[in-house]
Amino acid sequence: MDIEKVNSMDFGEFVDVFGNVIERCPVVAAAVWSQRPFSDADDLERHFSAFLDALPVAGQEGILRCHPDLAGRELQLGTLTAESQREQSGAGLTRLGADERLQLAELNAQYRARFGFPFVLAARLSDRAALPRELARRLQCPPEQELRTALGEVKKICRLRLADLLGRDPAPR
Ligand code: 2AL
Repeated sequence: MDIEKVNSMDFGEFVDVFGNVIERCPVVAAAVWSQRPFSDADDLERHFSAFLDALPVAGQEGILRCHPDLAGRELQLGTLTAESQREQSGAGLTRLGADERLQLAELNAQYRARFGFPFVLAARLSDRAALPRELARRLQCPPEQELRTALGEVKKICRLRLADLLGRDPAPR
């Protein structure tokens, strides 16, 4: 899909197509639509990022809370969004042993208790071995730093999902 096609979309089509580049937060796409025309794919991505950066802390935390746990209950139940399912499967999270699942569930619970939002990580840039290590490491971080890190992960997920939709290679960053 090229940028002219994106710029020609009406509101409904744009939100249908881009509504889940920020997980379960179509309001972000709804706001970004008003910023068109976009000069290119990077410009489109910058508008999604800028919206997140401009939110008050409560809004940023709300965005994080819309994310399902990694290897959590929704993966077990099969109720993830298609994008999330693909990302979590690709990272090997559907093939965890019972011990690994339990370890992640405990770390996810500790993280949520400490910071008040779920642990968020771009699963496509990680794997089942790195995940518990990264979770344990970030559990020790100061809350303001952790909010910034988590929001950075939301942006990475957004960049990868946009790249899929636009049929381009995500530039490493
Ligand atoms: C997710 C998800 O669903 N996909 C991804 O890359 N990360 N969730 C999360 N809590 O980080």
